[in-house]
Amino acid sequence: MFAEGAGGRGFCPNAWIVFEGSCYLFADEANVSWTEAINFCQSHRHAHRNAHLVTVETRAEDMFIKDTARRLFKSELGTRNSFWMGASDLEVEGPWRWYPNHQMLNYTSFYSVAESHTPDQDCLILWGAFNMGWGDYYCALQIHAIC
Ligand SMILES: [Ca+2]
Repeated sequence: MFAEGAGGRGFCPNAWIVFEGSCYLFADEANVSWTEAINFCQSHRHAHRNAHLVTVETRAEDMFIKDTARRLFKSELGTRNSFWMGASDLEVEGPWRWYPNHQMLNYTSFYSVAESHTPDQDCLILWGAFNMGWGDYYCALQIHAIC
């Protein structure tokens, strides 16, 4: 996500989608681990300053992201058609933090309580197999990324 300054004109680079003044890249051709996804998004800073693996702060933003991801894959909703998002509980099991600022998540939408507390699954997945619900998953899985 990239926040426009006040009075921003909603301008986004090619292939990025605007929502409420921020630009999003649904990188459905990338197949990367969670750590690689962080680097992947930062590698787009030439196109978009402050580009980073997506953070989700509001229900409206969550709905936009889920709807867009579902449209990309339509009937092909499986684990391989999932996206990394920019939070993990890698450092301490349980409390989830956004990686760019280490802030605790205020808004969450894990599709079940169990899916936020698996000890060896520590990275936030937008999970195609569960209709783009949030879950924790193995950070090494190679899937897509949203910046
Ligand atoms: Ca975990």
